[in-house]
Order: sequence, then structure tokens, then C-alpha cells
Amino acid sequence: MILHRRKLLTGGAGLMGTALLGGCDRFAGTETGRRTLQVGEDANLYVQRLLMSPATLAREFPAAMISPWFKPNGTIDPPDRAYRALAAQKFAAFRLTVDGLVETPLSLSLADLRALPSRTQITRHDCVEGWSCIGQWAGVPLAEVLKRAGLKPQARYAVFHCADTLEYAGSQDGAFLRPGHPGAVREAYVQLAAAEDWGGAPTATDAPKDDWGQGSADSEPEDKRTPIRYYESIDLYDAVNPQTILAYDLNGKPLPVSNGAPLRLRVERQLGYKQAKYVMRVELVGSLAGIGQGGGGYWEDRGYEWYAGI
Ligand SMILES: Nc1nc2c(c(=O)[nH]1)N[C@H]1C(S)=C(S)[C@@H](COP(=O)(O)O)O[C@H]1N2
Ligand SMILES: [Mo]
Repeated sequence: MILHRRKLLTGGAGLMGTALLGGCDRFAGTETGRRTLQVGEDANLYVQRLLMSPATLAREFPAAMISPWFKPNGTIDPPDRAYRALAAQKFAAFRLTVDGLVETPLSLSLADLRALPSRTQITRHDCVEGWSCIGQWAGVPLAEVLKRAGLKPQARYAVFHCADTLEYAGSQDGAFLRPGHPGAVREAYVQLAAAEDWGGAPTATDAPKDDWGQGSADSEPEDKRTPIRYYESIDLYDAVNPQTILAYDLNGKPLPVSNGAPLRLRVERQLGYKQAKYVMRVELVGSLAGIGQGGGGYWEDRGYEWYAGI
């Protein structure tokens, strides 16, 4: 099969926008193992090759094995006013931004996302801190979103920008809210809430709740501090894996706030901290150097592995 470079680069049809996916069995297995996309190589060609080889999938489980309760961890109730204003309106005004190295930047409502092809999977979530839960996730494959945006040839990574502040840059006050490890995020919020008004009381409870519609519609006040919000990234190899989805449902219901409402990443062959919750923006970049401190994620910039394979 001959791939025409120019054809693959034209607009939104750039990624997978052809009938190439059928009848390519003879290429199966030629792309084994992980390989990093090289400088000067075209993201579209790379992605085409990936899609022609069998995907490595995480184990999926029967419905009977779904955990009765999916333990929320890290941020469970973002205190950020902009997020709370969205939650107060049941995320009616939510828009996912897809931008960076794409041909067509997108702004997608929840209805837009639900209208795209969907995938449902029952998988096990493994937190780096030693607990697991099995849940059923439904969402739109990230590949479907990228197909509509169209990758520019220089794209190498998808970066997920989240709504929840974990700390303030260079601020003494930020020390209140600088968790030392993922399991400490919640306690940090509780301490911060006691120290100042965050426009809503973060809770320390694990109780599952139907929490859409809560919060305050107040707009974010002027704040001279620079919030550092949660961020994560994956390479294109994981981005186009069929199990990599932007999930909007957990166990057949819209995601609760505690598990990342209204949209969170599932990248099933990696650890819990890669599963970015409260995703507001997917940015395609050529390098992670300009993201946070360059490690590719909030926890990566604090010493955790970028490739958190399980
Ligand atoms: N935005 C955001 N995403 C996040 C976190 C967070 O604090 N903020 N914590 C991570 C960690 S350490 C884990 S284990 C999972 C927890 O997801 P859950 O709350 O649905 O169990 O979310 C990950 N994604
Ligand atoms: Mo975690």
C-alpha cells in the first residue's frame, strides 16, 4: 500500500481519514513494541502505521466484577470558581477545547462529545499508592476526536489540561495546598478551605453523591497568584489506542464530580495518576518541554514516572 504524504496532511482528513483501516492485515505485527516518533517524521504516517498493527489492550472484566464503589482520589471536589460555576449549571456551558498542533481547533460541548462514536469498557484502575477499583467507563475514543481535529505532522503528544488547582506557583500561601503525594491532595484542600474562602467547601468525605448542579455560579475573583492546575500527557501511541477514551460515564451514569465530571481521560495501560480528571483542554504539542516543568504531568514534575505502565 502506498501512502501519499500530501494526502494525509490535508486538513481534518489527515488522521485516519481514509479507507486504509480495512484490509491491512498484511501489515499486522510489523510495528511491535513502543517506538518514539522521530524528529522530522510525520505524525500522520506514524499514526497510520500504529492503526494498522494490533493494539495492545488492557484486560477487560465482566460486569459482575465492577467494584460496588469506585474510590475517588486526588482532587475530588475542585474548589476553582470557574469549575464550580460550570458544575452549578450542570456543565451546560462546558466546552472541551482541542488545540495546539491540529489543523482544525475544536470546541465541543458534552452533547457534541456524546454524539461522536463511543466505547464502553470495564477495566481495573491501579493507583500508584496501592489500591485498585474496577469500573465501567463510557466515552469517546480520543482517536475519534483527533481524527476530527486533524494532526499537524509535528504533533507528538496529547496534553490534558484540567480544571483543579493543586498549588500556586511561587506563593507562600500555596504551601497550604502543595500535596506531597496523590493521596494527600484531599487533606491539602481541607486545610486550605479552613484557611481561606474558596467559593465552596471542599469535602473530606468519600460518600458518593449526585453532585451535578452544586457549587456557586460566581465568577472567579481577581487573584494575583498563578494557580498550577493538574495536567497530564501521553504520546500518540497511547492517544490512538482504542481503549484511550475521554470518559463521560462511570458505571452507566454521568461521571460524579468526585471521579472527574464532566470528562476524564482513561488510558488503561497506565497507572491512576495518568487518568486526568476534569479535562478542559487537549493540547497537541511537539515536545513536553513547555508544559509545567517539562516532565509531562503534575506528578511527573514531582518525581513520578512519565510512562506509568502497568
Ligand atoms: N485533575 C486531576 N486528575 C487526577 C487526579 C487529580 O488530583 N486531579 N488524581 C489522579 C490519581 S492519583 C488517581 S488514582 C485518579 C483517581 O481517579 P478517581 O478519583 O476516579 O478514583 O485520578 C488521577 N487524575
Ligand atoms: Mo493515584
